[in-house]
Amino acid sequence: MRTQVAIIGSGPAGLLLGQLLTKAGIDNVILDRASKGHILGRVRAGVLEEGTVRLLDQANASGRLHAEALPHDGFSLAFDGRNHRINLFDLTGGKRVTVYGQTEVTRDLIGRREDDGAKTVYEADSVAIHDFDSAKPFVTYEIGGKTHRISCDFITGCDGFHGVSRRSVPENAIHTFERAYPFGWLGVLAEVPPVSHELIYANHPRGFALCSMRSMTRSRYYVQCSLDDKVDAWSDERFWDELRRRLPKEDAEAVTTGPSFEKSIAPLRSFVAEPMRFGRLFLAGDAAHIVPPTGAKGLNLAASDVHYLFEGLRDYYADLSMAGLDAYSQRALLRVWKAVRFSWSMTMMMHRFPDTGEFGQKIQEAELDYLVHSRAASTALAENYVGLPF
Ligand code: FAS
Ligand code: PHB
Repeated sequence: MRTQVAIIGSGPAGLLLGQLLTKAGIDNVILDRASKGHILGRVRAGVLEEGTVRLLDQANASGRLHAEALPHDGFSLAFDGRNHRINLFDLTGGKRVTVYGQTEVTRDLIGRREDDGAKTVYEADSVAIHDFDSAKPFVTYEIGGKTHRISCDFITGCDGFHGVSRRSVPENAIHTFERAYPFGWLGVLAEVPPVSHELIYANHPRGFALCSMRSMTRSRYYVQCSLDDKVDAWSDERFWDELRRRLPKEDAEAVTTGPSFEKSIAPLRSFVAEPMRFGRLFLAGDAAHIVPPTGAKGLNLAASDVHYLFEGLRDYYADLSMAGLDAYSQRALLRVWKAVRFSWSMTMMMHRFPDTGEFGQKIQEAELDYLVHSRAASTALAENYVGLPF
């Protein structure tokens, strides 16, 4: 098989890139080791920046989003028993975020790709990248024990943190930066109305909590938990009780509880690999960087990487210019590091660390109290949260 761009990974990065390329008439094939059902069963991000929505518009995959998503003009920071609203729309001169689950984004992109007849190979085993430093790279994979080969012009590694792409690069050619956090997030999905019409990020001496949603009838909640915690140790009753203990009284009393239908623990880390380009192999999304979900940046960074990478590929196929592709890594990393910093700062401000103690708790509350009462500080938070420009 031959294609122009081989894409490894059918998550948001790979699917969005694939859709933009297909619409531009650039042939591409997506390979994923998972089944379509497994991919559609993943529960991940929930908040989209305006730039991400614009890319989904450009990909002609935003019809359901505009019909069902929830525009949010603000969110609340809860600490010391009270809620404080951050008015994103006012502070950023009219910008907002959109609440729409990554699962739905993935479903819409897969559906559009199928409508356009573009090729995806699911359950592709042993995907391997070859000769990415040459002008004739290729990818191999196995289906049912039979090896297949895809010759291409470029390979894009959109295969997430645990993918094969970054691991295919010689160690001396890549520099990684990492910070692992000493806690995780226990998340649940429940078919109950959210406690508020906007998100609530709560700092509490018992630990962080987040009240989010997927619709006005489906809630997504998180509590900070130990890395040693096991999902089985958290009954629904224990989860609801812990969540309510970390929220201001009026919110705790307003929480509608109910049976969870998804419950999982995700570890938190900050990670960046530099550069993001190796010859004709380009990394995008979680394959190149990971952020703690506190700033709602993971999925949105994948989108901005795809924006830069698509522009470079489009220009190459238009007039064989390599300029956009040569600039990709530096251009993407400038935005990546700003989002990594923001996500780190939100995580440091909102979570209980082993050494936080009483003094550290008072410092976090003082930082939050300054932030919510300073227009300058709130503006800085708001413009990072809605997403810095591409
Ligand atoms: P993805 O990981 O989504 O997709 C990679 C794809 O590559 C997968 O389909 C995988 O099957 C495939 N793949 C992997 N290895 C392969 C191989 N060897 N061969 C072929 N295919 C391979 N972000 C937020 O903003 N908010 C959140 O609340 C949030 N929660 C998260 C919870 C979890 C458990 C995780 C892991 C991430 C979370 N994220 C969150 C971040 C997440 O949304 C990512 O940023 C987003 O999925 C990035 O998309 P991709 O880069 O496409 O990577
Ligand atoms: C979510 O709804 O899953 C979500 C929202 C905001 C975040 C993280 C996760 O910062």
